[in-house]
Amino acid sequence: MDSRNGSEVESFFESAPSLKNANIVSQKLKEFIDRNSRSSESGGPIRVVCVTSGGTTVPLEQRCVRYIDNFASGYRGAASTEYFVKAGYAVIFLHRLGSCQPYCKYLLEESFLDLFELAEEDKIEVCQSHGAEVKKAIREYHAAVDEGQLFRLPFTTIFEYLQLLKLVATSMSPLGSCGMFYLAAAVSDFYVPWQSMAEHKIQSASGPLDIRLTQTPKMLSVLRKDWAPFAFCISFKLETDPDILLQKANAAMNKYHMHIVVANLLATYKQEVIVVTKEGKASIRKHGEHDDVEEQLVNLLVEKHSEYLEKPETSLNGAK
Ligand code: 9Z3
Repeated sequence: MDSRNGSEVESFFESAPSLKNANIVSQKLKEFIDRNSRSSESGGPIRVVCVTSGGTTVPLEQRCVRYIDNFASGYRGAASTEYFVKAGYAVIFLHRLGSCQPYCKYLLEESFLDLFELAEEDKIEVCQSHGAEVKKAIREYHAAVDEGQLFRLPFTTIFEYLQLLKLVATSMSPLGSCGMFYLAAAVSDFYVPWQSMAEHKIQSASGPLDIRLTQTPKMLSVLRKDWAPFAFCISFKLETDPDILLQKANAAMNKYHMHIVVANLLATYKQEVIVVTKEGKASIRKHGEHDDVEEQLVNLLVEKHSEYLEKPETSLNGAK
């Protein structure tokens, strides 16, 4: 990490509004991780993945009325969480409040109420057309929660997201190479620092609005080097221009020392992703209308994580 980014990281955390319930979150995270590392002693090695999902907001006022947002729905993170649970991982699902949730992906376009109907004597029944789907989702969701495999942690702003990511990463650090980061959230590249933000609602009477956005410090290198130096790290690269996608993904892999970068284009990200590693690249495509790229993607990443566990590398800060 260069020293300029280092001081920007420090000042980001120093000036960010403090996280609500940080102590409670930290305690619950610790319990989740301890419980899962304890089970690893009795059975096979338990792996823990932090899946980030949805988009961060950039508030324009401290007492926030308006904010900048992005397009991410959280589908990728929610779907991937289901496949990681299926593969035996314990998942910390760090998601945008109100975004798509694991086992409820179909609720993105439908209302929850469309799934049920009132039968005789006011009993609530699942609609025939959705019966199998809803029962499967309820069964799988409860199994994941009962087995202690799913921990959900919501964020809204860029300030909350980065503080929570740091908390999760430092809590996962003792897991060493059994920990994985799957960073699918769309994180704002620019933000308004808290100390230069208007306190109250910006008034329209003040005329056209000029806002200066500061570059968000690059946290990926800090995550790799300091927060969880042995964890297996996968980041995502989103572009709109196909001509620069792979070059940007390679650059991110080298600059931030990611183990894998998943490259995708806004126009096709639901149909295709390209998995970029030091060894080369592999394209993953959706086959039919009813499958998704996440299942193949997660299966491949689980395989890559297994290979990594067999020969974990020396950490970037020199520790073994
Ligand atoms: C992605 O590229 C994700 O695949 C999507 C998923 C955001 C496209 P949805 O939630 O979308 O299923 O609707 N995420 C990473 C985007 C990002 O912010 N990457 C940064 C960058 O490109 C690096 S951390 O610079």
